[in-house]
Parts: sequence; C-alpha cells; structure tokens
Amino acid sequence: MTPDLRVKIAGVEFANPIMTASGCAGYGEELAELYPLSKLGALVTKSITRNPRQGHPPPRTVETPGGMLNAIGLANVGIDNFLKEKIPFLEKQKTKVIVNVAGSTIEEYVEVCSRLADCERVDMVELNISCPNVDEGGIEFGSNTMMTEKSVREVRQVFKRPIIAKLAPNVTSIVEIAKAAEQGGADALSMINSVIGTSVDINTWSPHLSNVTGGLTGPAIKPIALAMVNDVYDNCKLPIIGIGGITDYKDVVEFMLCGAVAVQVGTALFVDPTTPLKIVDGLKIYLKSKKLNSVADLVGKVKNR
Ligand code: RRO
Repeated sequence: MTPDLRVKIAGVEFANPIMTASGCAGYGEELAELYPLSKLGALVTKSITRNPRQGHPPPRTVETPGGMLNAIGLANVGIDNFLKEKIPFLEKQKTKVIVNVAGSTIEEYVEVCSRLADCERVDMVELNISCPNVDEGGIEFGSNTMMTEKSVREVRQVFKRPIIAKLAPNVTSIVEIAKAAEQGGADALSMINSVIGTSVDINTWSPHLSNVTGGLTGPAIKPIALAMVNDVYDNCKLPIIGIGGITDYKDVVEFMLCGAVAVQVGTALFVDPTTPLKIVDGLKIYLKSKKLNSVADLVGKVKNR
C-alpha cells in the first residue's frame, strides 16, 4: 500500500506536506516549466506588498558554509501587478496557493490581504512579520508580541480564509511571539524565517552584501529551526509549517517528529529545483520501511516529550 502523504492545515487539504518557501520560487512560473506544480503540497509566493519594489542593489546574495545569505529587500511586483499578471497563471495550477504578504505598516498588510480576500485562488495568506532585510515592518512587527497580535487580528477582519504567521528566529522568545499570533487569530505558524548574519570580503574589506547584513538560510540553520519548532509545538496549539535548511526527506522527517505538520523547501531549490519531488519519493519509501500508513503519524513523535 502506498502511504498517505496528505496533510490538513486549518481545514485545507494538501496533497503532500512539501511546499516551496517564499522568495525561492517567485510566483511559480519558472518552476512550472520543470514539472507540474500539482506535485507540490503548495506553492508559496514571494512576499507581496502594496507597491512594486525593486529591493536592494546587488550584490544581494552570497554563499556561506552550509548556506547562503540574502538581502533581497522585498523585491516584488506589488499587489496590482500580482492580481493582474500572476494570478491568471496560478488559476491554471492544480496546487494550493499561499500568498506571502509583507508591509511597512499594519494598514498595508490589511490592504493587501483585503485585495487577496476577493481572489478565490488564494487558499491562504502567510503574513511575513519576520523579514530581516527592511527598515520598517517585517521583523519590527514579528519581534514584538503586541504588534504581532495586532497585525494578525486586523488582517483577520478582512481575510476569512486561513492565515499563517511566519515567525522570525531573531527574537528573545519565539514561543511568546507564537502565542501572540495565536491570540490574534492566526490559524497556523510557519517557522523559521532567515537568521540575521553577514560576511566580509577579506581583500576589499567590504561586506559581501550591499545591505551589509542579510538573512542566513540553508542547512546551517536547520538545528536552530528544529529546536524552535520543538519548543513551539510544546507550548502552542497551532499547526506548524517547518522551514530551515531542508534538503532531503530525512530533514522532513526530523521536522515532522519535532512537531511540523508540513514543511517548506527554500534554499535547496536553488541547488536542485526538483528537490520537492525527490523528497516525496523518499518519504514514501521511509514510511513504508517504518510500516506507517500516513505521513501525519510522524507529527510530534520525537521521544523527548
Ligand atoms: O526579501 C528579502 O530580503 C527577504 C525576506 Br522579505 C524575508 O522574509 N526573508 C529573507 O531572508 N529575505
């Protein structure tokens, strides 16, 4: 018997627990040239803001041991162009669509989400209250419990389908932020966004990134993400979507054992865009070898609780 890979989050059923991470597959068009997006549990878009943004000047990515740093600076097409130019393509894709939303004020999150509320193709929104690379908004909201609760609560008024709050690791207590998102009415959490870091060119003595600091992603951050997922699972009731350095099915199993019901694959897509397909195949073999009928049987089963 083939194991059941379907998972449910806030009443929405996903074909499998593997999603793309925001910012790592744009709006899905390039990935769809390689394989049908129906192979994914969900496509998560690049963050959308009210107005189009150019982002930071290059260089805005650099490799580091076990990962990469990025300081893209929220480059995106803006909500008008997203609805006009990207949604028609997404309408044709047989996968769940999660739109990541960012803003520099709560009003901006509310405005963008109210526009998305009218668009049935958008299955869920993921509130990016954790971008490390912009001066206003982003992590400014996601590192403060009151702002986290308020931003989720206000979006809740205008967006009736499920809301995911995407959490930052660059905080004193991620559990407190998770609880604040729950209090505000979030349906799920995704974690973690990138870890603030930098690197320097020893010949020029300049930072590699034009923005000086960036967000560290990739396998280097996996142990940090796992510990945080484990902690939040123990202290908060919301379903968790695990993110951080996932490159193969073994990483997914670890995240699910620690409490994630689904995961997002980010940096690994830049190395091999077919990573999600390989993970799905690997998961099926693993589950069979463990005589498990459903991937959901893994969730939270790590032997520390
Ligand atoms: O665009 C970015 O620089 C960026 C964002 Br919005 C984010 O949430 N996380 C990240 O590592 N980079």
